[in-house]
Order: sequence, then structure tokens, then C-alpha cells
Amino acid sequence: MLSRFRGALVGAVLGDCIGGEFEGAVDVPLDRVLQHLGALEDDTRGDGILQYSDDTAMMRCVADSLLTRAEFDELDMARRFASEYKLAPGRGYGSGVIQVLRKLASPHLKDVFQPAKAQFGGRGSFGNGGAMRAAPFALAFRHTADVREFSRLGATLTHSCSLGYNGAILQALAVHLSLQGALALPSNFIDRLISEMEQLEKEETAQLDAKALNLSELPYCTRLQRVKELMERNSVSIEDVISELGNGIAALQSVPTAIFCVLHCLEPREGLPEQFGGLEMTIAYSLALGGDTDTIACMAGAIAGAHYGIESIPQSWQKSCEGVEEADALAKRLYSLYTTQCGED
Ligand code: F2R
Ligand code: MG
Ligand code: MG
Repeated sequence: MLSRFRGALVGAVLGDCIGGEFEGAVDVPLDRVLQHLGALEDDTRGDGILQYSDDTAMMRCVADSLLTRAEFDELDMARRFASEYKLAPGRGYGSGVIQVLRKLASPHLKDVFQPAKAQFGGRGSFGNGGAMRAAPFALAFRHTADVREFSRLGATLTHSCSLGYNGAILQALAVHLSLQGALALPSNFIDRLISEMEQLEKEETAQLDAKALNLSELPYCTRLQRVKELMERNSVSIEDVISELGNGIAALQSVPTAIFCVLHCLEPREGLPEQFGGLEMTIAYSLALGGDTDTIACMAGAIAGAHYGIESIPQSWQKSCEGVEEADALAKRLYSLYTTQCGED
């Protein structure tokens, strides 16, 4: 279990750092991905280590806050987001969320959830910023109900649109199930996620948001059904994945996609090196989709890392990425916190 915890956070950081190379790219040929990954093996390359972005910066805030407070404390988490942004504003934050982070820095702010509610004309953000940092909720809380509740609250500090926070809950639940070994039965894994999202998407706010955005009635369930359909196909092209699931900055266009990347790479895939293990394949495949590659690889890396464990991650990859040692240390401390909670679900 400890190996899975370490794999989850280190996998997330690697996805972010390695995926940053292609963020925003429309077309990413697989040989460019493999060239990029091959360069990680080369000790003599002179371009230094790969920097992490907002994904890791905010995920560290979540983990630090949960560890320091030993519970979810919205004030503490909000302050950490604001201080981190002030300290390093150049980590590639979303253009909307920086307004929230600036407001969260105000000592006069009475309600830390208010700045997020004011975003996008009061509709709130549906970006994937809540989801990209959600993994620590799965490591801090043993019970599914807690993972659900606190990943939602943690996301709503910046993302008040249900499409934004439901994406975060979906990502946290995917890591939670993966930690428990649920990827051993892929179709059960996806069915569990669909049934979880069905409950959430039937809530009135989610129904109203879906309608306002001209989406299907249960948008995440619809995407997860598409994940299932893609899993059943004999052959799936990159174009199929992008058109069915998306690869964008919206949570709806990236969280189900990250989940698909993990499921698709549970078995060897054409074009990916034979010597690659499951986590390496997952990250390579996430990059080849283009679009929001740092975030899709970060989320897929967390789910895959929780399944394969830390031993699946090459040392050369770990040494090439900023923030790996810190993520590993946080994962070990979260494991201690997790083991203090007793009982099954
Ligand atoms: N922002 C980026 N990458 C592009 C810029 C990189 C940077 N300039 C650089 O070169 O270094 N990456 C990071 O942002 C994503 C997470 O974003 P988050 O935290 O969700 O931010 P935000 O601003 O809330 O939402 C992102 C965009 O989505 C659109 N959007 C969201 N809600 C909307 C709504 N209700 N109506 C209309 N549009 C909405 C907006 O375009 C937002 O700016 C991650 O990829 C992370 O890596
Ligand atoms: Mg980023
Ligand atoms: Mg991104």
C-alpha cells in the first residue's frame, strides 16, 4: 500500500513535468513523445531538470494542508494556494484562476469560497484545476464518503461550477479505487465510477449547469460510457480518443480522458516500446494525445501510480523531474495519516 501511495503522488508530478513539453500542442507524433522520454535516460543532456507547473504546485498545497491540519480546513488550504501563487506566479496557472488566488490572499476576505463563485460572470470555472490537484484527498481519507466530500470542498475553493468540482471528485475517486487495487477488474472500476457520478450528476445544481452549458443530462456519465465503449473496441486511434473524450483544459474534456489513458495502457499497445511498464506507457500515451498534456498526464500518472506503485517508475524519470523527492515525502506522511483511520467503507 505504501508503494501505491508513493506511486500516486510521484506519478502525478512526473506527468506534470514530462507532459509540460507538449501542453497546448495540437498534433504530437508518437516518435516525438518517445524522443522526449528517451532523453530522460540521458544523464549528459544539458537542459536541466523538467520544471513542475501549477498542477504540482497546487497539489503540494493540498497535501501540506491536509497533513498539517489532519483534516480538511478550507481557510488553511485557501491561504496555502494564495501564498504559493504569490511566491511563484509563473507556474502556468489558468488565466481565470489567478483572479481567485489574488482575492484569496486578502486578509479581509470573510468567505474563502466567495471568490470562486464570482468567476465567469457568476457561473464559476469548469476548468480542470480542481481535478489536477485532487489526488491527495484519496491518500488522506480512507472512506469513500470523505474522499467525495472533501475533494468537492477542496475544488470549490477555486472551481464553483459543478463541471469543475465534479471532475475533481471523479479524479479523487479514481485514485481512491486504484489504491485499493480496483484496476485489476477494469470494467468494474469504470462501472463504479459511473455509478458514483450518476448520484452526483442527478443533483439539482449539476442538472442546471449541464443545461446552461448545453451538455447531456449527465455529462460525466456520458463520457465514462464512451470510455467503456472505447475499451471494447479492437482498435482505437488517437483521433477517436480526442473526438470522443476531448483533450482540453475543461475538466469534462480531460478527467475521463486521463482515466481512459490508464485503462487503455493496462495492456501492451502498438507503437509503445515493449520494455515500457504500465506507468511509462500511460504517460507516453497521455502525451501523444496533445492538448492539455501536463494535466492529463498528471491525472493519469496519479491513477496509474496508485495501481503500479513506486517501483514501476524509472529512476531516470524521477531524477529528471523537479519536486519528486518532496512528493515522495508527502506520500509517506499521507500514508501514516491514512493508517491512523480505522475501518472499512
Ligand atoms: N493554463 C494552463 N495552460 C495554458 C497557459 C500556460 C501559461 N500561460 C504558460 O505558458 O506558462 N495550464 C493550467 O491551467 C489548467 C487549469 O486551469 P484552471 O485552474 O482550471 O483555471 P481556470 O482559469 O479556472 O480555467 C481554465 C480555463 O478554462 C476556461 N473556462 C473555465 N470555466 C469557464 C466558464 N465558466 N466559461 C468560459 N470559460 C471557462 C477559461 O478559458 C479558463 O481560463 C491546467 O491545464 C493547468 O496546467
Ligand atoms: Mg499546468
Ligand atoms: Mg495543463
